[in-house]
Amino acid sequence: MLARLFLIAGLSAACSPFAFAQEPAQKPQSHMRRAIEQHDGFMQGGMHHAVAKGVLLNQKVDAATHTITLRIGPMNLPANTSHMKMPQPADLIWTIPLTGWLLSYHPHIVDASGNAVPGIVLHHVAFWNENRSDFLCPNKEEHIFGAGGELTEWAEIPGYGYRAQKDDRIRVETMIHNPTATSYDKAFLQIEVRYLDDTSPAPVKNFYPAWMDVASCGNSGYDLPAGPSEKSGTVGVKYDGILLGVGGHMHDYAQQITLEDATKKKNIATLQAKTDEKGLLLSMPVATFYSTGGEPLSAGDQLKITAKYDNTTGKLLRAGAMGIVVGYFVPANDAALAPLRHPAKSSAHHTHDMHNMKDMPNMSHDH
Ligand SMILES: [Cu+2]
Repeated sequence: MLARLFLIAGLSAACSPFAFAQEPAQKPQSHMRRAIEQHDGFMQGGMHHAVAKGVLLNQKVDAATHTITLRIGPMNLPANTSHMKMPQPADLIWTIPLTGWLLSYHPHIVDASGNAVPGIVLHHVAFWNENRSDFLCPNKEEHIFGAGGELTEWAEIPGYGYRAQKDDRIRVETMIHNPTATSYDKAFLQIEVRYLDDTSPAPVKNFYPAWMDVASCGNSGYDLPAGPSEKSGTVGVKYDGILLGVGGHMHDYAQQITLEDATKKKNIATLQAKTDEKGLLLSMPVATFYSTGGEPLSAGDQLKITAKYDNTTGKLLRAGAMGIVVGYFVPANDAALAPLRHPAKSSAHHTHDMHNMKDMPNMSHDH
């Protein structure tokens, strides 16, 4: 059991998940299909898609197994349809059903009868806590989970969890497409979330997702020039604490991403991208530090992130790149992060603030 929980493997592929992947689950198929699709400049905050009608989010709490099952659907997925042509689910709200800790996420896609649907039909899904600001970039909401077509798991780290409060509003952005030749009717994105509630006898320490981006606190996507290129950004740490580990999120033609503590002049992690012979991204590795007590960060430290690409297509790829190091941060003093909590904007003034938020370029991890 422990061995399984500690099995932390590579993160995979474009537009996908981030920290602590349990299964690389690389399907050669999906990479070929990604080559066709190519992330053609879609902006989460700027572009308008047709809205898919009737897509709902349901949750079921199983207290016996400590599992919350989220189901998003039904979604109709006609064959060979890009994300721009596909009607997209509106943002949905997952209301946290209990106070406790969220430990892990296991995403998959099924049809109405429960049969598996290829994960590649998921362009990406992102969970944002509307009740909290990000601790590194308070201009953004706290981004607590993300996944792409390879449906990478976010594995449990025993003894640690994400502190969730009953009735917190988690905004769920889902983008779908269908690069395959098969149509799927009534598909559901299903995510099993393991949790512990406050009656848990085992102590759980709070971690916070840390998104350290070459775009600093701005929009994650950027134009990828032809040939070799390098982009760096910095984010400031405002709290003492430790990093438990980091993974990386890059796109096709990635070479590597590094994280350094520029203040302490220390390299924290160098993550080499694994690509196929055409440069399409296969996976990103994960570096973990928790077995040795974590990587210490201090308030005032500047973290420098550098992403290297080699775009062999010979042309600029619009919004083709991202460079994000994603990890879990455990503050020395958890109470210091309490002021990041605030009322959810979208519940207060429904239509207006929703739109304002979506139009602010800084609010989203745009693909
Ligand atoms: Cu991305």
